[in-house]
Amino acid sequence: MQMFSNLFKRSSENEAKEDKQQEEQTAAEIAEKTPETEEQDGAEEPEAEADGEEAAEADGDEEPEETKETAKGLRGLWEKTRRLASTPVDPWFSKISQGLDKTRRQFVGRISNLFSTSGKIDEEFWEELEDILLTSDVGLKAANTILDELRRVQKEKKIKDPQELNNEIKVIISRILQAEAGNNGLHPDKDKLTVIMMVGVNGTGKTTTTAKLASKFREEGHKVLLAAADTFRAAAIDQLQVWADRIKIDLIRHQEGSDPGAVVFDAIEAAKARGCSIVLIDTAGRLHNKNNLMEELRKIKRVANKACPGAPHETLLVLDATTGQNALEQARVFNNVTELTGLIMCKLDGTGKGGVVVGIGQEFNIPVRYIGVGEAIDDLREFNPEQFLDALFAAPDNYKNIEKLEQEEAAAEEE
Ligand SMILES: Nc1nc2c(ncn2[C@@H]2O[C@H](COP(=O)(O)OP(=O)(O)OP(=O)(O)O)[C@@H](O)[C@H]2O)c(=O)[nH]1
Ligand SMILES: [Mg+2]
Repeated sequence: MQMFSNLFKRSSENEAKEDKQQEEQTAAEIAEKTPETEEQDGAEEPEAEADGEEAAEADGDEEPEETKETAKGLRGLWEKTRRLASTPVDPWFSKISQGLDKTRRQFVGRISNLFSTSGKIDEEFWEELEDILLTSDVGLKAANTILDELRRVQKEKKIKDPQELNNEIKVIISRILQAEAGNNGLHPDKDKLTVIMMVGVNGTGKTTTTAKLASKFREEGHKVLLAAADTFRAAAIDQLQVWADRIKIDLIRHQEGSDPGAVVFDAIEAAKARGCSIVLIDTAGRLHNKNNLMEELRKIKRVANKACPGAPHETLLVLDATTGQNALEQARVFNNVTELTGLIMCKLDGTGKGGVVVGIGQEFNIPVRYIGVGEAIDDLREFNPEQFLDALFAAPDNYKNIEKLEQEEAAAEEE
């Protein structure tokens, strides 16, 4: 029972934290919609009082106390809203934190739950932790590193209470993420041309991410040109054209079925002529086990290099986080063919498999550059290991389904 009440305490603490986060986010939205907050404050506040007076009159003073309460309540709500509206929030953090919700439950939440419900650290405890790590997409290598390190720290610090391991495991995962050389977004030189090629298997988010990146670089002051090198199907070219029109960035395109190398060559030549600093190449989705398609990538690279020595300067593999461990295999094969310079993990929102970000860092020495947390143009974020980890551990859902636990406890008591 003690264990269970602890669990409850922790759950309400977390709920309070989550509520606070939600409130802060609402506040930010309100602040955005009401730029002249101060002026509106003045205009709205008496109105709330007037509402209360009007209501009192209409009711013919029958329920003055209740009406007074309503007016007080309204004023209280307004004051709270005004206070929250002036609270600065970090939109990066709240978006990532929301996006990682499922991963938090399935990865960090299960770990925290184990730590808070295990009375002692024994072999059974370690086995259960191993099980959680292996089933949350961090991969075998990362799982082993985490386990070995945690056992070492536990011994060294003579830790007896499993709950004390919560912070230790966070430090270990942080170290794994930090170890990835150069983890974070790209900041190319504006004075010279940088050619960036996007690669990946079908449907991972290449075209969307190409547009998101183009928009981001333009905001940073670059002159950007897009190259529609997915000539495999007409819809792909049109899809990028729609984005190009929306974000008002020029696109170089050829006919459906034409040589993607020729598109890249033309795009680079055009970029040089127009004084662009970035060319972003969207390529066709290719299954990593289809040799001819992978060979085509090599050809595109050769053509790019001919048009601009050193190009492509960046080859970014776009991965779909919902594929979990499969992303690791894709990274392995693409890296053999094209020497990847960075990874972009898309669709982290709405998946419980975000642990794959930790695994991929451990497996390859390729930095994670960006993460995708939604379909909108600004839903691409620079990957920052520290902030990512903070978001992951932000409000650990360290309690399982309470009802299920209650049932389990009741069943155990009956036995
Ligand atoms: N939720 C979510 N959806 C995303 C994200 N990135 C891309 N998508 C969606 O994933 C789908 C596929 O995206 P595309 O950009 O067309 O993927 P692609 O890799 O170009 O696909 P192919 O060209 O067919 O290989 C689209 O519906 C996108 O809106 C993300 O970070 N989060
Ligand atoms: Mg595409």
